[in-house]
Parts: sequence; C-alpha cells; structure tokens
Amino acid sequence: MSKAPGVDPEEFIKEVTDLYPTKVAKKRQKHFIVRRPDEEQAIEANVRTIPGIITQRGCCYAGCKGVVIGPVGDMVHIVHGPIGCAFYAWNTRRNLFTPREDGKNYLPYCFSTDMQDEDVIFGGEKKLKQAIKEAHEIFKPKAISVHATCPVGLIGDDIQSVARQMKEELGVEILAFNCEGYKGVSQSGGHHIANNKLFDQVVGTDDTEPEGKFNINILGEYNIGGDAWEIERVLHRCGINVISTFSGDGSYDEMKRSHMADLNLVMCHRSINYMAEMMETGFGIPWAKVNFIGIHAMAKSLRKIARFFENEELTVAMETVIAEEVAEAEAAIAPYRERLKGKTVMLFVGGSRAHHYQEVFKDLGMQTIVSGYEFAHRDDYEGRQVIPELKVDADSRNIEELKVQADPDRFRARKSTEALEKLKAEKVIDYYEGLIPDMGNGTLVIDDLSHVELEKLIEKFKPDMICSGIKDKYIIEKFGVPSKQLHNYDYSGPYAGFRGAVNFARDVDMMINNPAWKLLKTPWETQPILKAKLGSE
Ligand code: CFM
Ligand code: HCA
Repeated sequence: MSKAPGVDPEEFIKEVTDLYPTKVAKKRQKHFIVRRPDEEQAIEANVRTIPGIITQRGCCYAGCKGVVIGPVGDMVHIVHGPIGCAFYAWNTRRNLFTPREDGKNYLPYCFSTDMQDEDVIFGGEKKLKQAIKEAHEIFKPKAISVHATCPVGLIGDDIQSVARQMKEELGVEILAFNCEGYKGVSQSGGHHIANNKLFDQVVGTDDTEPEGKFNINILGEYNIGGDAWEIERVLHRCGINVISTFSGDGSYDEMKRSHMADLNLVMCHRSINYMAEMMETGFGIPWAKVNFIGIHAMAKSLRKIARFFENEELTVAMETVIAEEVAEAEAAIAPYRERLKGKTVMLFVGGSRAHHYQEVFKDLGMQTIVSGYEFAHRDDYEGRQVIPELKVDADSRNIEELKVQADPDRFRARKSTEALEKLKAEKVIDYYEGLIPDMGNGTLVIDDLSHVELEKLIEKFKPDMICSGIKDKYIIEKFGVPSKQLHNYDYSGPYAGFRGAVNFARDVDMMINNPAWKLLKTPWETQPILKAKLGSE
C-alpha cells in the first residue's frame, strides 16, 4: 500500500512527470512502476539520463576505480587525470581493509598523476610512467593499477602500452583500466571494465590449494563500514573458508587464488555478475546469489551454502550458529522494533541495496513504500529467472570466447551436472528475483530518480525516513525528514550480518525517533517562496 492516505500512485506519476516538458515526461514515465503483484512488470533502466535532470548517478571511473578496484588494499591505485578525480574517490566510500602478513595497506594514500594543462596539450604518458616508477620505488607494491579519467581518453594517451612497458621494466603486474568517466551511462560500465581485466590478468594466476574444507569466494561485497568482516566472522564460525572477497577487504594475492574455490557467493549482482559468469565458464565454479543484509536474509543465505555443500557436519554447525546468532540479534533489536514498527521508508541506492535493505526493514517491522536504483539493469529489477531471456544482460564480453578457450585441466567439475541441475531447480544456485517482485501492492518503483521527483515524493508521501546518498541527504533533511546514507553508512557500520542488523536498528531508531525533526521549521513553511516552471516546451 502507498501508506499515504489519499495519494493515488498513478496520479502521482502523472503529476510529477507533468513538471517536465512533454518529450521528457514521456521518457521519464517509463522509469516509474506502480507495483501490481499479479502482473509481470517491466521498467526502463540503464539508459542515459536526460541532460538537465539532476541525477544521483556516478561515472564509469567511479564504477571501476571507486567501486571494484579501489578497495583492493595491497595494490597501489594510480589515477591518471586531474587531481579532483583522485581526491573525490579517496576513502569517501568507507571501504575498509586489514593488512595481511606483509603489512601492506595503501588505502590511506591518494595516488594521482595530477594532470595539468600542458599534459592535456602535449600528452600525459611520460608523467604516467614517472608516477608508476615513483610509486614502485617508494612503496614496492606487488601490483599497480592505472585508471584513466575523462581527459586521458580525449587526448588519446595509450595507458595500455605504458602499462606493458612498465611491467617489463619493473617486473610487477600493472593493470591499466580505460575507464574514462564519460563512457556509458553510469558507473555500471566501469564495473564491467574492472571485472574483465581482473579476470584476464589476476584470477587464476596462483594454483595454491586452499586450506579449508569448504572453500568459497564472496563476490560483490565491498566491506563498507566493516560489512565483510562481520560476514566472515559468521562464516568462519560455521567452518567456511573464504579464499577471497571481490573486492572489499580485498587482497591481490588472494584474488589470484580465487579460482580454487568450490562456490562463489554473489552479494551485489550488479557490479560483479560478469566475474561470476566468467569464473563459472572458465573454471567451473557455480555461483549462488545471497543477501547478508537483515537477520532472516542472513540466515537464509547461510542455509543456501549448507545446502550447496550437502555435508551433514556443516549443516549441523550452521544450524547451531544460526540458532545462537538469530536469538542474540532478535533480542537486541526487540526494543528498537517496538519503536520503529509501522514506520515508512523510501530507498534510492545504486544497483542492489535498494533491494537488499528491504529485508532488514522487514526485521524492524518497517515498510518500504518507494524504492529504486540509480543505475541497475532490468535484470536487477525484474529478476533473471522471472524473465529468463534477460540472462543475456550479464553480457560478459568474453563468455563465448571463454567457453572455447577454457582449459580443461583447470576446469574442475565441482559437482555433477545432475547435482547442479537439482540445486538450480531448488533455487540454491544462480537464482534471484529482483526488486520489483518483492515490492508490495501499490508501492512505487522508480529508476534513476531525479531531485525534483524526490521533492515531490517527500511532499506527497511524507515518509518517516529516506535512505539515499550524499547528493541528496541534506536536501531531504531540509524537508524535516531524516536521511540515512546507505552508501557509506554515515560514519557507522557494519550493517551486514547478524550484528550489523543490530547496529542498523540502533542507528535507524536514533534518527527516526530523534525529537529534533519535530522542532524543525523549514524556511518555506514560514516565508513566501517564488516558484518557477521547469524547462520549456
Ligand atoms: Fe553494488 Fe555497492 Fe550497490 Fe554498486 Fe555503488 Fe556502493 Fe551502491 Mo554506492 S557495488 S551496486 S556502484 S552494492 S558504491 S558498495 S553503495 S552505489 S547500491
Ligand atoms: C560512486 C560512489 C558512491 C557515491 C555515494 C553517494 C558510494 O558511485 O561514485 O552518492 O553518496 O557509495 O560511495 O556510490
């Protein structure tokens, strides 16, 4: 239900899109859906934002350097471009890292070629070579990444050739990413570029046998506010060995060995489905979609792992851990639940959290009335199994090539074809539903929400909280509505796993039930305001 008495969601869509010129309104309407559970619904997604609209999206460079590669803590990441790009992707995402035995952790540093006018005019390759040399001399990393920002592509610096030359000269791996910000329509293209190179140059380059009995990788988990640490704490208690995480708390050495795993768990499908597909095709590693956000979602995901390994000892260990952890977390959130149940929330985050976080809100008795992604693709909204032809959306560039190239000696059959088919039928592996099917009747789903649409939503639906990012947090709060950042967690976390759910309940209660919101009077409640019509026909 819309939970805003008297607001008709269909009329709302008309009203809000009427604010735009006719052509724009027509386009934007396709990005809205009123959820009707008895219908199969499609949404327009992953298309270019209309110029002039204020979007929450980021760029290709953000998806490659900021999201997938940046969190790998024992590599030096050099941003080739003007200094701002490096500075604004430096630790703002709060992806954390524990140094391994070698003590290396380069995340506190910001490496950039600091491109100037003369480099744009005469070319920046020399400067890039120098930067790689310097970083190597001072820090002696095992591997270096180079990320191109917009001007690099425009002037045509050949960063791939620089990387090849320097690799030869210095004898360390150098990964160069042509992830210029302007490529594609959002950060999504950057995820893809990052995944492809990691697969080509890192994964599968160290065949050391893993030590554990049940060996997995976690894909699409970025250790924001320590999430990966809490997930691993629970997995270790159950007897699961995590070989590598892509790429939160991620280590270069561990990624090299990741192809030795028995199973890939995919947390954020949007950013890493390419890797899951390529590892399945190239090395025979099946993957399962999981969600570690929320007490019940966490327990369900653990049971999926137990079901995959089909091992009595593991199943018993897992059930014991689940029983203990669920009881402890439930008891801890009970007082918050009492204060939060029935409250309404809207979620607008990247490409997976607007779905994942609905589970922890359910644990708290709260209701998601509007939800949407910034840049997800249709399969994230509608689900891969629900609309099977959308599987092609996981367009890993070299899947077909890989099938031909896959080295039969390295392709280990973890399970028989029949066993895999059975697990697929039981929805244990390679299954997930997408955001739309999980939304309640009459709720709204909105893709690539704009600021003007957000303002209208607040006005009409008067939610108790909005979860979003830094670009709109303070706009929302100026309306007297608390806004929780679901990207970087507002200096808090972890929010994943059992203990994370308790932290989340505490933080949400602290925000929603803060009496300050009732005292806040916005200027436009007391002073006359000027209104202008947006755009022209
Ligand atoms: Fe995946 Fe992410 Fe997300 Fe994402 Fe992002 Fe992020 Fe996000 Mo910000 S990888 S899609 S590109 S879960 S950085 S950790 S919070 S928008 S919802
Ligand atoms: C990015 C990173 C971001 C931005 C967050 C925000 C993140 O896409 O550039 O808009 O608040 O999580 O840090 O998504």
